[in-house]
Amino acid sequence: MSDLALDFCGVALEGPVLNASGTFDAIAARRAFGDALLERFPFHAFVTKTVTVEPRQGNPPPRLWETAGGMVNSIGLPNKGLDAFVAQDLPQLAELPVPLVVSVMGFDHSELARLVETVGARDEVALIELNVSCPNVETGVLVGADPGETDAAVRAVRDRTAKPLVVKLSPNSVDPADVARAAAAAGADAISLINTLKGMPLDPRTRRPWLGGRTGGLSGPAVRVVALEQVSAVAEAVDIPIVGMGGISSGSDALDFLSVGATVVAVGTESFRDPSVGRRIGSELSAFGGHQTIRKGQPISTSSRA
Ligand code: RRO
Repeated sequence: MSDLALDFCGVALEGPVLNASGTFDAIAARRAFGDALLERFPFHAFVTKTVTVEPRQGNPPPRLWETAGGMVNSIGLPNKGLDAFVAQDLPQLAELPVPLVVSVMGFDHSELARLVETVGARDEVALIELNVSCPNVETGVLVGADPGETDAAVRAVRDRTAKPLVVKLSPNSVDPADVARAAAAAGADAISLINTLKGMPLDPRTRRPWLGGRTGGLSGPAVRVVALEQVSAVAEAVDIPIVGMGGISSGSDALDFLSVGATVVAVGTESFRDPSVGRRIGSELSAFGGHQTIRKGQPISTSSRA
């Protein structure tokens, strides 16, 4: 067993490095790299791109903007919809050598309940992530930014599955700790954060919004200190496990998140630059002596840092 192995919501993981939803397409990677991908899979659990009930095209282009220390995306949740996901993608994702987390997003409670019930009934699925925090889809209200809305969303689905529910919070809220408390009280098994920070890059030639969707979500190293503050605040507020993410690109970054109370970490933007970076981050964490030496609230001595 690896020195990084841990139990996350009753699911055995070989280590604490996940991918952030939507930042690694395991099916495309398998096509590109063949079975070598399975032998050297970069993550200890795989999180899917968010699935909705109906198929979606996503936002008009351009969808990406590179900025200092990060990028802004306005992808708009393109996906093939629940039925095609279950029929076409799930069998392929079940061949991955790690537990599967399916990310879902509903436009109302009945959609969310259908998603959770359908996905939760599948043996291939270890955990379900409720994405209540996409910044790029007009829903009238950003559920994951509001404690009352988050409470209602989690209560609407809690009884639909026995699988662990991870609620992904928005950083675009007044107080993520309040939202996390609401999610935990409503029956969430874990919290993940942060999703992307809302932003609006301008086309330098026209001074008009560059992105087809007008606004987008900022990710990458630029958001790391924001994410650390929010993970720390949420870890103080709730007792359930936390998936910490936001600009992680090294084992040292991952250790920062574990040090402020994350149970596991997720890697997003850096995987676009280097799809194998999850493995490097795992190795670097091992070199620090394994993440289990980190306990919430205990500072890491600088001498043990890379
Ligand atoms: O697809 C997206 O535009 C998207 C989603 Br669902 C999300 O949760 N976070 C993000 O930055 N982009």
